[in-house]
Amino acid sequence: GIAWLTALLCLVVLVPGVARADNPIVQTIYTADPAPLVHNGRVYLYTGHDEDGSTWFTMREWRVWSSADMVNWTDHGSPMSLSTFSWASADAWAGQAIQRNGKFYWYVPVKNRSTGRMAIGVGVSDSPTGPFRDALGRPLVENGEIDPSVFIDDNGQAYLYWGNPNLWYVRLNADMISYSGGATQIPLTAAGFGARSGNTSRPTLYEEGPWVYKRNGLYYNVFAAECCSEFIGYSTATGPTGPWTYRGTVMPRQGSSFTNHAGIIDFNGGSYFFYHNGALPGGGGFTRSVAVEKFSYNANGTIPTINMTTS
Ligand code: FUB
Repeated sequence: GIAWLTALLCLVVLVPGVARADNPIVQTIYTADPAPLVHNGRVYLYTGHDEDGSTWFTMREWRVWSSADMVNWTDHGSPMSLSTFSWASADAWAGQAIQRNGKFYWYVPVKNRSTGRMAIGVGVSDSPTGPFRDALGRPLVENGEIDPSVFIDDNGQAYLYWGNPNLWYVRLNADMISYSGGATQIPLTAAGFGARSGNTSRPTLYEEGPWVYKRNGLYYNVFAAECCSEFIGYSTATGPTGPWTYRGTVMPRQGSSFTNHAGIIDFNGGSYFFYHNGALPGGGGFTRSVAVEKFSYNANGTIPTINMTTS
């Protein structure tokens, strides 16, 4: 009775780095831009950190969390920050990590001090929890745009996608830190990414935050749509470079954050949709929290509408 309860309480309350499972996943700090990675039976969750919450995305470091059961989360601290990139001055924004040949590559947008523009850097580590070092000592690509998503196709060809307001990709080489050919712009057509309603300079619903992956032979691009506030929409294609077909809404506009940002995995037989909102006390557009919903794909591969369970 009491002894068992005490032991359980100690486990839940006192073990450092173990968090409860309810949404938001992280309840001790404000986090944003979730990027999950499945590796060796665990989910590694890479996030940003909203650090002051006043009037801008004040973000100086990234954070890593992991779980073997999608219930208990271990805090791995901050194994990569702006100071990892000597050339970066600000804006530790939305990235994604991937494993190849026993190394972990973490692609992130940061501001280049010397040009004042947003660029994509690459951190590398022997472990999914870091520490990460700057793989290149300079940006991998720089065109003032943000939000890299990385994907390795079945034939070994890797791709890096990114962009706001445009959408770009490069073919990464096997070393994951160089690329062949130039940056290619993905045409933002209404058929591919949905038509915007309202008066805007942007041609389609695509705003930012692509999350590109392949499942059962179909390529998915899940992205933040039609700022502000954003909803999550998605497109599919039969190849990694398109042509894309807009498929509709994944997560409607909900909650108090005017951005949202998607990350999707399959893990232990389930499918999981990660996103962020403003659900913690004091939460909002610059004080966000990552959360997750379990879902099932429809039989034809389409994604059902997923609602926030807290917002
Ligand atoms: O977190 C900073 C920026 O807000 C990200 O790069 C975007 O995806 C949006 O979530």
